[in-house]
Amino acid sequence: RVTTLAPHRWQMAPYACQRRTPLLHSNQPLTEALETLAEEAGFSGSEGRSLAFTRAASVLKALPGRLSTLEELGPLPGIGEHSRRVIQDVLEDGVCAEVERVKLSERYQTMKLFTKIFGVGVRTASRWYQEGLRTLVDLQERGTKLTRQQQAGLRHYDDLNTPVERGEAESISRAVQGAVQRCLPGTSVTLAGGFRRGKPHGHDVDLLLTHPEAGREAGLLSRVVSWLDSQDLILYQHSQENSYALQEGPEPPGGRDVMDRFERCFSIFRLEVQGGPGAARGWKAVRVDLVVAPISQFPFALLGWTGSRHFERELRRFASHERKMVLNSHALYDSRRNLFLPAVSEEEIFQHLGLEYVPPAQRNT
Ligand code: DCP
Ligand code: MG
Repeated sequence: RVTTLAPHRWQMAPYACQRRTPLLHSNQPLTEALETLAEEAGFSGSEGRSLAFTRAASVLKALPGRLSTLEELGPLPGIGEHSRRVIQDVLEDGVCAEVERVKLSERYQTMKLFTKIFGVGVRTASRWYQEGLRTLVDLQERGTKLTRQQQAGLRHYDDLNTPVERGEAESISRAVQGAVQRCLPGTSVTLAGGFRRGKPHGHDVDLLLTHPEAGREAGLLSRVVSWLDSQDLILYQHSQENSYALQEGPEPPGGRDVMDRFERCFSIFRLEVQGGPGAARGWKAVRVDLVVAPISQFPFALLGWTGSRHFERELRRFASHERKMVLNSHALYDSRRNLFLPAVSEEEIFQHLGLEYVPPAQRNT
């Protein structure tokens, strides 16, 4: 929580999950500069540096007003020397030379271009850059080996990099709702991700499926996907099976690539549209993630899939450092008492953690 100290000094809780962070805030130019550097550090494989810039940006997003001098920051947690320099530059000159240099650099621009391909992460993009590839045309002309996912990503590049509007997300949600009602009546479909936090648009549609009777959800996803496919709604999909077993005990938080082990379908939908970029052909490609959670894990899945990414990271860090608990999208485990803490709602998970409840619209860290 944020309170003002006289005169013009802000005070703030150290973990982002202890703060309220609305979607709209007053320090956009500052957070944009810091997030560009966070992105660039991520492109260089400097996870620690990237996190430091992300942390600094997240503190500024939670300030109740516009920062006008560096002094107002006082000793706020999580804003290091480098970030302070960036903030000072933007406050004084409106821009930070370092950030402008990054934005114009060939490496940054190329990494951005390549990582915006569905299925291409920092490692692949970086390798391509080192091999001298610079454009999407280069990828094709040099016969770069692409996975089926990356081929689909390239084929629908423009559509997939056009923001998904809330109305489009709701329309896809309704289509999936229709499919699950045919396959397993009573199944619920919940729009998670940025849209649940109140964002007006996003890069994809994150949908969580669950059924109130435990076990009924098994095998549901393949039937739903087959039906959607038969209706010509799917341009691409690959599914992965559920690989989570509670008996194995808790997993360490923050696994690098595997964020959770739910049965899941990564897909590209063919959405009929009237206006916008796809209007001429009448449809637009949209990235959709379908995730199936057993009812007992649903509140954890919902919390984990609502984000933001930084909010999730901070929740897990808080759980582990302050409570000796392991939180992931499946469960909450108390290492001191050696037991799982069940929950039927997000509110209950916050209670277990001894945290004040933060509603989705305030998780825009
Ligand atoms: N998530 C996570 N860690 C990951 C991937 C996802 O914690 N490695 C969580 C947090 C995200 C949510 O899942 O908020 C959905 O992932 P998205 O990448 O779709 O993120 P958003 O929905 O927040 O953003 P956008 O609006 O761009 O889709
Ligand atoms: Mg999303």
